[in-house]
Amino acid sequence: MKLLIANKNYSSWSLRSWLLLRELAIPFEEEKLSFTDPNWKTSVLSISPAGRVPVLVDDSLVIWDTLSITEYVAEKFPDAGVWPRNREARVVARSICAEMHAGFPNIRAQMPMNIEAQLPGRGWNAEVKAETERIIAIWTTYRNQWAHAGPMLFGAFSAADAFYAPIVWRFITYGVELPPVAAAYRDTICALASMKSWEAEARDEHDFLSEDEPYRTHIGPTTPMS
Ligand SMILES: N[C@@H](CCC(=O)N[C@@H](CS)C(=O)NCC(=O)O)C(=O)O
Repeated sequence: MKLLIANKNYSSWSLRSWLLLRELAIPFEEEKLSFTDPNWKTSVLSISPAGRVPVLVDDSLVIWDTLSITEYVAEKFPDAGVWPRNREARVVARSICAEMHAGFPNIRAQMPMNIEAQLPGRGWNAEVKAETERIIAIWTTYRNQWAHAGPMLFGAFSAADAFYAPIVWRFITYGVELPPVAAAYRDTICALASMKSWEAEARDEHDFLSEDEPYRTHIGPTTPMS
C-alpha cells in the first residue's frame, strides 16, 4: 500500500492515517508532496478525484478521506486493532472520531497544525476555549475509564488516538494548558517513536505556507503578543 501525504509540518489530516498505519505496524510506503510545489494539486488529482491528502493506494484501489482510509484498513487487517476490541469502547471510539472529523472548526481555523512553530496564546478565543474543553473532557473521561487497559484513550492504540494526534501538536504549538490527565495523555502521544519521527521530518522541511500561517510572515520566532 502507498500513502500519499503532504508536509509533515502542516498536514494534520495526513498525520492521522500515517500514524494509524505506523502504530499498528501495517506496512506501507509513503509519498510526500509539498503544498509549496505548484504542481501538488495536479499530482493529487491525478490519483484521487477529491484532490486532497491523505490518499491510500492499494493496487487498483484508491481510498481517500481519513475516515474511509481507517475503515478500509480495519477491513483489510481485522486483527490489527484499528478499533478497540471492546464493543462499548468501539462505539465511543467511532463516535469521537466522527466528532473530530466533522467538528472543532474553530480550533482548526485558529490553530492550524504547525509543528515547528511556537505561538503560545495565539488563536485563543471563546469558541476555541469551548472546543478545547470538549477535547479535554473526551481525553479525561476515556483515559480514566480505560487506564487499566493501557496508556491510550481506550487502552491500546486505536484510530481514536490517531484522529486526536494532530490536536496534541496544536496544543503544544499554541501553548494550551491542560489539566493533569489530559496533559499526561498529550505527553504519552508525543513520546511515541512514530510521533518523534514525524516531528523530526516536520522540523526539517522549512517550507513556509502563508495560507497556514495566520500569525507569521516567515519561519522563525514571532514577536511577543501585545
Ligand atoms: N476530510 C478529508 C480532509 C483532507 C484535507 O483537507 N486535507 C488537506 C491537507 S491536511 C488538503 O489536502 N488540503 C488541500 C486542499 O484542500 O486543497 C480527510 O479526512 O482526509
